[in-house]
Amino acid sequence: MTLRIETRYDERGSGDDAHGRRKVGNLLVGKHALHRDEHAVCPEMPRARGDERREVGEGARNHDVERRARHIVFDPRDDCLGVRQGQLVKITLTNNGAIPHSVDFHAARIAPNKAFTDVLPGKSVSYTFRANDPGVFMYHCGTKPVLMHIANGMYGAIVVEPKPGVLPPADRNYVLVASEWYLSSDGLKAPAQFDMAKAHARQPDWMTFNGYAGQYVKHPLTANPGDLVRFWVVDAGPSLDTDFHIVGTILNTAYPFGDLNPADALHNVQTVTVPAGGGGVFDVKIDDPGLYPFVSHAFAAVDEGQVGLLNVGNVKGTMSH
Ligand SMILES: [Cu+2]
Repeated sequence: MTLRIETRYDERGSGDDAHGRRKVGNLLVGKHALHRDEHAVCPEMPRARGDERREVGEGARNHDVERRARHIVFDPRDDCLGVRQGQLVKITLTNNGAIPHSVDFHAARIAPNKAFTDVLPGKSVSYTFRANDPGVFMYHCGTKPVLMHIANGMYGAIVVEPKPGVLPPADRNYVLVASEWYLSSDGLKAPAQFDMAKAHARQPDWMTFNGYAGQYVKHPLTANPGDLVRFWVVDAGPSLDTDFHIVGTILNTAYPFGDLNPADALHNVQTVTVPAGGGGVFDVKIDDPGLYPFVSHAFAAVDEGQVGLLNVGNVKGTMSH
């Protein structure tokens, strides 16, 4: 797989989108992107193949470039990748921004001083790694101050599917990237900027799954009763952990820290921490139709937007969590 990443660092905005979802962060994305509700589903994961070519369709200032299915951008709302264990992954980062950037893949075992090196504006870096370790991994810009680059949304998740037969097949796979946002204003009248003082104090304005506060409350994820639903969760931070919990049920199987060795799994646990910069995989089977909130049970995170709903059985109604 060849993955080309371009930075779009220079644009910032926050506010409410057409669906009333709170959007935050550094990126003013086109309306077409805001209307996509399937961001939590890693679209490539079930179809990862060895020869796919992925390219990035958006330049640093272009809102209107078509997004094609396999394009990715350095954007927390869009950057879910899937490969198979053992697959060769070639990364090319092209910096279309105004300051240096880089890309650190946690799924790689590679000398970071070579691979994750700063790329000056207008330049590129390429490296290759073999995704030998299954799990769900963060990737992010690792240029100083890393706190600022991550807090501006320069991160994503890559699922490395284990070899067939290691995990029971899931009926639904959802990828959630948790993160928090530290902003200089509400962004409603003018684009918000990153606020370093808030970031150092770890006092976010918003906490999100996949870049929008509460988006899956308005647009719940779905499952049928009895489905095996697998959540692949990365916490991009930059600084706060996510205490993953699903209200109204118990996690049937948890793979803490994304260790997919079944011998290491936990069973029938209520809440599992996903550390900043880490991952976790959680299987749940829910028989009773209803609306099941998934949250970070560090509840300030819920008030700040890190909450969604799993609608089991296509039931009607809303949920106040
Ligand atoms: Cu950066």
